[in-house]
Amino acid sequence: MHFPTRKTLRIAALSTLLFSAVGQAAEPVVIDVHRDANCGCCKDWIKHLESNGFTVRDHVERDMVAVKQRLGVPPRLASCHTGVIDGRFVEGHVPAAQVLELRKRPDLAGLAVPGMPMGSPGMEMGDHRDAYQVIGLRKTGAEQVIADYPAH
Ligand SMILES: [Cu+2]
Repeated sequence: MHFPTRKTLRIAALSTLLFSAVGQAAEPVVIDVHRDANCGCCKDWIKHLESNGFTVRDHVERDMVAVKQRLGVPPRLASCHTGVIDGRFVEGHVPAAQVLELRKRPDLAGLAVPGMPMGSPGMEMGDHRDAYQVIGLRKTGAEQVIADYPAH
């Protein structure tokens, strides 16, 4: 027979805290993802979103250039897949945290991680990470750095 020690009580309190944090993240946010059939890192990004509570509607496309054009992704910000949330684009390997932030930024037309930086979500390579930025494109056309991920 075990009586709860101070330590087990602390663990119980901590797990309650963790549960409520997960509960918040689990509130389903729906995102459409357009990708090429043969894109492996696109699928890994989808997994990253799903494990952060997103509901992903997966669309396999023949012509991603046309999709990006239609959604207003400037070629200089282009990557592999293109997500769409509330009519705005999420281009490339944008971390879930910034995708959630986009919902609080009605001034933005979209978000992008241009190219395919190593170590971004879906582009994991062990512990290696290239420095990369999440760029916000304002509806005015101006760009803003939304998040900065240093190399490590
Ligand atoms: Cu990719």
